[in-house]
Amino acid sequence: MTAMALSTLYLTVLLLSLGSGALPDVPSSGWCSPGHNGPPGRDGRDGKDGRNGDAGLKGDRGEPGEPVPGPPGKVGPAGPSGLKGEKGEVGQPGPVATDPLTKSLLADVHRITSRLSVLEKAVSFRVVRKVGEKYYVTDGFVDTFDAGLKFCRDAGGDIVLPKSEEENQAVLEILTPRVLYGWIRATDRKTEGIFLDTDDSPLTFTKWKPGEPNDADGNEDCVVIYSSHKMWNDLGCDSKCLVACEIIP
Ligand SMILES: [Ca+2]
Ligand SMILES: [Ca+2]
Repeated sequence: MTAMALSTLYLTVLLLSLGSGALPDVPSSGWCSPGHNGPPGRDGRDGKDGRNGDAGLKGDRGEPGEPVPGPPGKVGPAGPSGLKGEKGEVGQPGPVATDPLTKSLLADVHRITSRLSVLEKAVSFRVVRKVGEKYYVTDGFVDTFDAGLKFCRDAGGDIVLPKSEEENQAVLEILTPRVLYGWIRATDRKTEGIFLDTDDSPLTFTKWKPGEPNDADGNEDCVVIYSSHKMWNDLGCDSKCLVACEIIP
């Protein structure tokens, strides 16, 4: 059979097959067959960020907080002074010092305090003359001898009793020109004719006017100094004469 005859035969068979609705089986060789599935592909890129969401709803009102005290404020200005309190009672005496140095210091303090107190009294008089360690003072007080003694002792001193010419002159300086007489601390009331200091000690200096003491009328037992002739005389103790005191700190 020729090639032409074979082709014609094949076409005829094919047409017959088509007419019967069946295709001839395709030979397995010489045609494509289905492949196996490949490995999964790589992950893709991340997508773009989405837009911001809408604002949420307003929250509920919170509970009130716990009270916390703040820091203290500045100190205010001082108030007005209060009324003066009453004077307190005198305290009990302190313990007695035992060591020698303390005792010595306390004695010095006591001595200085006493001296200062006496000096304060001396300079409180209107007229003051200092002679050596003595202060001759007067306020112009005029009275009897005994009143003069009390006055001067209350002031921490005694009636003047000059024991030298210098002291006699100082007494005259506070006497003149105030009064004619000034009391001198000497009497013979214990023994007539014997003039002594008021502590009964003998006089170590006198300045009698000639003819004195004369105990005139038997009643002159106290001594005065005359401002006019600067000498002494005995006179009645109840006479009124200037009282000048001597104060020795
Ligand atoms: Ca006399
Ligand atoms: Ca006389």
